Amino acid sequence: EPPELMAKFDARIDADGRIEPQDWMPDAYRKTLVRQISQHAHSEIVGMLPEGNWISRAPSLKRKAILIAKVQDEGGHGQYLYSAAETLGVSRADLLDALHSGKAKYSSIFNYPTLNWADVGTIGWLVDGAAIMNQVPLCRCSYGPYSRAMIRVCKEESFHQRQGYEALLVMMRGTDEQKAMVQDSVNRWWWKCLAMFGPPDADSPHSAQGMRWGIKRVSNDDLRQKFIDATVPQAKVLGITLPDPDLKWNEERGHYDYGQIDWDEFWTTVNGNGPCNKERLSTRVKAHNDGQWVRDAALAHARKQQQRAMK
Ligand code: FAQ
Repeated sequence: EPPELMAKFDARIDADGRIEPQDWMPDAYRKTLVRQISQHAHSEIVGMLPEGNWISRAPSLKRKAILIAKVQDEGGHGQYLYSAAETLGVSRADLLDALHSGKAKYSSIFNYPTLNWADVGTIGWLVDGAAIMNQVPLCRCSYGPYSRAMIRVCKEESFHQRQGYEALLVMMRGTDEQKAMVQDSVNRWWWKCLAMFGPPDADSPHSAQGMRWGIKRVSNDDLRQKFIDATVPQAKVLGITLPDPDLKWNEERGHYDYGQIDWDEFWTTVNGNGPCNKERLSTRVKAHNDGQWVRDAALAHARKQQQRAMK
């Protein structure tokens, strides 16, 4: 790498400046961003699937309209993120190929099933809640296009989080069966959401370099702790119990202590063998293939517009 360009890059990072697509950047920085942004994009579009299952079964027109809007937003987030990744010189088709062939990762959380209606509320409250906690610091990421995409994504995620929490609040004011449904759902999702922040800092191979480059601003463990501290009081208001007997306020640390996350189960899921990995991937591949005619039509239309403009 040319030393004078490297020095300029480092100085920009040290001064908390932004790197833009036309700027020189070290190859490893570019690769890290392509990895993280594309994994993030894949998570958004695979993330449409667990909740999409419930659109046709939503309990009211209002809940159905909200859910359609939310799932559509996730598709939009995928679009912003693929566009941000493209500014680094990769093609969307290649990124999607990597997803569809099982080579690329996406968030572990979307490989678990949505078993009852409360799961839609819990995903909004906890999964979107964890996503926001992780994404707010990414609004200050050193790569300009990623940081700007994150600003809009975070605004939309906060609507997602609130609609989920509100849906659960309504169920908690309902029948005993509805309350039990919420508790069951939270029991199944709580630990999986804590794992969304990634492995403990000591086992996180990309963290140190990601922090040095200003891509990551807060560590996996610190974000996890912030999420727990913010969520415990919300659980109290809701009137549910979080399924962790070790969860308790630690006066000295000024944080909640919590129990052991099952990292073996996490890695099994990340490596393709979770409960729904195969189903998610085959649904995604089918959706992509079924959508071929839409992409063909859009391209044909764009070509016609271009020809007309040249006349
Ligand atoms: N799942 O060294 P680190 C959403 C992988 S939000 C799967 O710590 P890094 C919104 C990691 O990729 C969810 N894999 O890595 C929504 C790496 O593997 P590699 C998406 C995971 O990058 C809500 C290896 O472990 N959000 O979609 C996970 O420094 C509701 C070592 O890990 C983002 O992607 C995991 N949970 O930190 C949509 C945010 N954690 O690449 C629909 C952007 C780690 O070496 C409905 N990403 N791995 O093969 C990030 O902030 C970071 O990439 C982390 C991981 C924090 C996820």
